[in-house]
Amino acid sequence: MLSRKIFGRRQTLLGLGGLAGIGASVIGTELNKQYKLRQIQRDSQNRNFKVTSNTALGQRAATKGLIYGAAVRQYALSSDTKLAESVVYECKMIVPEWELKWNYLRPTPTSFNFAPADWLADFSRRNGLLFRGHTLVWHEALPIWFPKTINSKNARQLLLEHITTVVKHYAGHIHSWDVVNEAIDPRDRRSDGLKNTPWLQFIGQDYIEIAFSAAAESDPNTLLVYNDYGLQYDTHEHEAKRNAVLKLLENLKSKDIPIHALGIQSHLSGYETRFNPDKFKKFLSEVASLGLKILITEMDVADNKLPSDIKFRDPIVAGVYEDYLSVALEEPAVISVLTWGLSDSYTWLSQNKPRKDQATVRTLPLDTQMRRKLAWNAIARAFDKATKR
Ligand code: 9MR
Repeated sequence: MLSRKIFGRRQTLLGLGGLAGIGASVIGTELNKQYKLRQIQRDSQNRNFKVTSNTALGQRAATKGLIYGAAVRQYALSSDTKLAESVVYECKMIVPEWELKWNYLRPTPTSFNFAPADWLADFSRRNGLLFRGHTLVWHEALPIWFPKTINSKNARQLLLEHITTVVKHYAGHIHSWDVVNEAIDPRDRRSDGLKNTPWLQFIGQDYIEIAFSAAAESDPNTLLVYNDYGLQYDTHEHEAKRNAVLKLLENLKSKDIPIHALGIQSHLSGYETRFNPDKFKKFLSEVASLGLKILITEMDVADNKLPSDIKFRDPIVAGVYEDYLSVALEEPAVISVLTWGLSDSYTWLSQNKPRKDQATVRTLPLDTQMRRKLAWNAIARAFDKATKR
């Protein structure tokens, strides 16, 4: 079905190109992409996603010295027993998808509401799971009062107070903190690669250093992470981002700022063919050579542009998981893999990248009935293949 669609599109494109005599390179790129996609589809259909046992993902990862976990939402975990059971069964670590962000934690400029995140921290304790923090400094998910309140006089104090209070609240119980999230954006054309955020605007470029130092003082025993997206593909945009992130990390390390790891979000697309294992591996080893660990923090595979039939769709998604993780796990500095959710019932992609055919998105290891899918097999296989840390 996909091939027919692609073929039809291809003829249209050729026809248009021939007629107009312009845009040849755009058409060339598009054809090349579709050709590659057809190859991927053919390849994934013939792939064998067999696994050797039923052992859970967390257990398989642990055998290799890796930690597997998933993002969770308090409302879902507290109301959906099947989800809760699956999380406890498959995972060794959880991270709140929403509840540790400013819009949840900070109802007013002078107060904190820890209740939803505390519920999750308690869930992790009761079930022997590690707990991860996301995120102390971000330019999104800010409370409504934020833009009306922040200015260059109070920004530094506001940030320090937030970090100190929140990090101390969970000190001793947190595996790692995403201290700063998504601070780099070369599209803003600054020489330091920083994104133009309110934090940069009101505090200045040392807001990142201030944040890491404050987090370290408040909990000297947790792993402090810089977390970002758009780092994995062989595109100009991702290349620029990789370079800018490396520069930031080098700079922080050269100043002895307490930073311990890079979080690579890894929001992948089932439709994207521009993954270059060598370039990606080189980036990972450059990060590792700075003495940093690496976490795959928010992995999922968008299926919005893939065929409807899950006989075709699932193997493509699974293939992307297996190919990416196999490469990433070759780097010994990678210590952890988290998917951005566990079940297709709870994924940001249902809203953010819905399918045109309105079918349920199938981007995570378990389906909406908490049944394992080929994506689960793919992740399991990558863990099984990984060398022990
Ligand atoms: O998945 C999250 C979505 O449900 C929230 O609405 C959004 C704002 O809080 O954040 C999403 O998670 C993002 C994460 O915090 C940072 N990296 C990108 C994730 C997807 O947008």
